[in-house]
Amino acid sequence: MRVTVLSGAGMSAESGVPTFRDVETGLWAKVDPYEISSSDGWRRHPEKVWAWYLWRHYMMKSVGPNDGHRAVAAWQDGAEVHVVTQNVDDLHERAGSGQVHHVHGSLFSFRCDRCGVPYDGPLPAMPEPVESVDPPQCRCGGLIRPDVVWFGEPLPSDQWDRSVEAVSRADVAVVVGTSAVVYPAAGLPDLALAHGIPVIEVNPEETPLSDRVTLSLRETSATALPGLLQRLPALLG
Ligand code: BJW
Ligand code: ZN
Repeated sequence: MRVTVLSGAGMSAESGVPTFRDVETGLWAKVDPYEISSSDGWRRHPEKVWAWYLWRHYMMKSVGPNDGHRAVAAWQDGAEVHVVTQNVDDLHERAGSGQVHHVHGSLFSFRCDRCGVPYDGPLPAMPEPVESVDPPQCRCGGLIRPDVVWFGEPLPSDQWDRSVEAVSRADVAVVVGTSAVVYPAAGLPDLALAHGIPVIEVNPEETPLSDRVTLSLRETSATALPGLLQRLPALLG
């Protein structure tokens, strides 16, 4: 059995990581997403964007995987599991998932915004969030930026190609905790459906995808995912 999990921010919500579009608690409740998560925002005020990503980088140290991440990792006993995640955290890996494809990059990787060279130099400590921190400079004069994918930027082609393959070859796709509005990742469930692969959505809220999927479970990831693989034959009839 080949299972491909397509995860978004809701996957990590029960670990205490805020989602993007939740109006009350989401990361973007306080900041404008197009300002903070775009190359224009970076050009205009790199010190604000850098401070925001540094804070999220350090925040990850105080949280851990939840039962949803652990359930997905446990499916590897008996199934070939690929995780295609829009998340820039490392909670799937920390739960034990072996094949994780990060289509929007990572909070743990940095590179020069001019020459692209990876950066593994020191990062300032950040025990509390602050509004502004100057990013380190590269030898070429460029600025060090988080290795994440902002609006208008291409997805990393190796991760994307592996994701398309993992979706196309799956026996079942499980879409968890994404609002399914950011493309091209939001098109992956449709790719599965076009191949005749059943798609199960796990999300307490309805999304633009909900009326197209094979089955919608209006539950949270930490509730729905443990035991889901065992329940599949009954759920899919
Ligand atoms: C729970 C839960 C619980 C809560 N359990 N569930 C086609 C059509 C229209 C537009 C476009 C298109 N193709 C491209 C575009 C433009 C654009 C786009 O999609 N815009 C739309 C918003 C309109 N896309 C891009 O620009 C992409 N690039 C691109 O296409 O490049 C083309 C190109 C080619 C060649 C050269 C140049 C360019 C890039 C998109 C990058 C997205 N980046 C971000 C930031 C990453 C870094 C960071 O983390 O800061 O990625 S934006 C943000 O949104 C982040 C997320 O990964 C992404 C998706 O969010 P997600 O995960 O769905 O989170 P939420 O908060 O939206 O939803 C959470 C869900 O969880 C909710 O539904 C809750 O109900 C649920 N939930 N608790 C389960 N416990
Ligand atoms: Zn450089």
